Amino acid sequence: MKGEYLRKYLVMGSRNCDYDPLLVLDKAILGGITCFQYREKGEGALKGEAMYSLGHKLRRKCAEADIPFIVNDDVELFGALNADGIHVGQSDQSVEEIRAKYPNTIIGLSVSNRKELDQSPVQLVDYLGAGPMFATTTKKDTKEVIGPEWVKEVKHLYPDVPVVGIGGIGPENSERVIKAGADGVAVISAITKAKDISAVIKSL
Ligand code: 3NM
Repeated sequence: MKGEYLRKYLVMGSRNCDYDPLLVLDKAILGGITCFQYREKGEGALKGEAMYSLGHKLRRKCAEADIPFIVNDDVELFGALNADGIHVGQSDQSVEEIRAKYPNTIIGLSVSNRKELDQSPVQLVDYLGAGPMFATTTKKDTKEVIGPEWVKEVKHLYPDVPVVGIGGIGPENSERVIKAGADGVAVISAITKAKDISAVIKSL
C-alpha cells in the first residue's frame, strides 16, 4: 500500500455518526479523504444483517470513488464485503493467519507501544496504525496516550513501512503527527461530528 493512501484516513461506524453514515461518507469523499475503514464498534453497534447491509453500501461508495475500503477486525465481514483490506489490533486474529489466507490484501496493524511493536510481524503488514496520539473519548479501551514521538520511533525503526497516526487527531494537532513522520492521520470524531466535514478534511 502506498503511504499516500493513508494521508486522510476516515475510520467510522454507525455509532460515530449523528445522522446517516452514508451521507457522512458522501461528504467525506467530496471533502477529500484518501482511505476509509468501516469500524462497527461500541455500545449499540450494528450486528448481523444490519451490519452487512450498511457495510455493503459503504463499500460500494468507496469503490465508486476509488478509495481503499478497509474493514476493522472482522475477517468474515472483510471477506463478505470483498474489502480491499483489513485492520487488526494486537488481540484480534493474527496477522500471520490472515496473510496466509489473503496473500495480496492490505493488512493494517495497530501498535501502541514498543513492546507491541517488538512482538509484531511487521514484515507481513502493509501499514502500521500508531496511537493513541492524543486523548480520545471515541474508543473506551485505548492504551496509554503515547504522542507523536511514537510515530518518530516507529519510522526510525521501520523507515519503509507506512505509518498512520490515530487517536484524538483533528485540524489543531494533525500537523504534529505529520511532522513526526507519519504518512497520514486516521480520524473518527473530528470528521464524523464536524458541522462542515469538507472544511475539516481540508484543514487536516
Ligand atoms: N484506535 P477519534 S484511538 C479507533 O490508539 C481508535 O489505536 C485508537 O477516534 C488507537 O479520532 C481510536 O475520535 C479512536 O479520537 C480514534
